[in-house]
Amino acid sequence: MSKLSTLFDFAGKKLDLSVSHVMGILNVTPDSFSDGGELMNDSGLVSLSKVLERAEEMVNAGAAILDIGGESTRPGATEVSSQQEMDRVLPVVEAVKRNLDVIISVDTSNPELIRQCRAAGAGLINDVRALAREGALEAAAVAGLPVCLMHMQGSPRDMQDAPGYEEIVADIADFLRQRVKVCNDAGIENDRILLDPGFGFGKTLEHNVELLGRLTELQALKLPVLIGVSRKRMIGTITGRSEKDRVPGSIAAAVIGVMNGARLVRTHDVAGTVDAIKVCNEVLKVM
Ligand code: 7PM
Repeated sequence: MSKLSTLFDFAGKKLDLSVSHVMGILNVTPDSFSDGGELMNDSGLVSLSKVLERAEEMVNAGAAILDIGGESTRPGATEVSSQQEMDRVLPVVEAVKRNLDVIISVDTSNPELIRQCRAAGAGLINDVRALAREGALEAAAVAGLPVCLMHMQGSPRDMQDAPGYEEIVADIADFLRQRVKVCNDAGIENDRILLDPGFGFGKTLEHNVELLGRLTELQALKLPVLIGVSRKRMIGTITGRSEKDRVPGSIAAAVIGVMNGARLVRTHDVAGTVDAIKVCNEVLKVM
């Protein structure tokens, strides 16, 4: 089997993406999915001590990357101002950087935040809008950090209205190829690009299931693939479980994704996912 043997450089921290790793989710939104604002004080401000506690727990559980996000992309979510997002995220990035030895990803589409990421200590820009916002591409190129380009159909507000594809995998691959080209033209080379098909972002259950089952086809793009399925509605619909009870289903989906080539799994539940992926990595070695 052809191994994508790639040592990625996340602002000085190297990660071997020839095997799979876990990215832990550190949400700093008051209404965040699945961990609803529990990292906030009563005042609605981010509690740095609570955030650091959670971050350390995820690092100890084996997360290679922590993904810090301050904008809720929940369908129909109210948009946060650019300043509000920066005020939430940057102090957290700085605190994690100061206290923990881990790669820091920032989940943002905001050019102003992208521009300040590296100085604060981030090693990756994770953009659900694939750097399509005005100024985001240029900001990412200047930041000089790796980027994760995610596919989404529509916008968080309307993406679940009536998602439709001619051919789900081909359409997503075409979109991602175009965004890679745009990045390359802006000076972001392939050794700094990760791809994500964007589970749940403008996709029906059937789309999500087909995407997971056919994830190997994205390896044609020759770039590491990241997936985010943790506690998402697709897991809830299949299992009939509420958000907090979707962990086993999410781990099953993560395992399928990794066996089908995903090299990073974004999750709320680091410990269980790390164990599952260790088993995958061991089996993948002999395949
Ligand atoms: C509400 C709905 C809140 C959905 C949060 C979400 C991904 C991501 C998110 C993903 C990458 C969630 C999502 N999902 N970044 N950010 N890939 N790269 O369920 O699938 O966490 S936010």
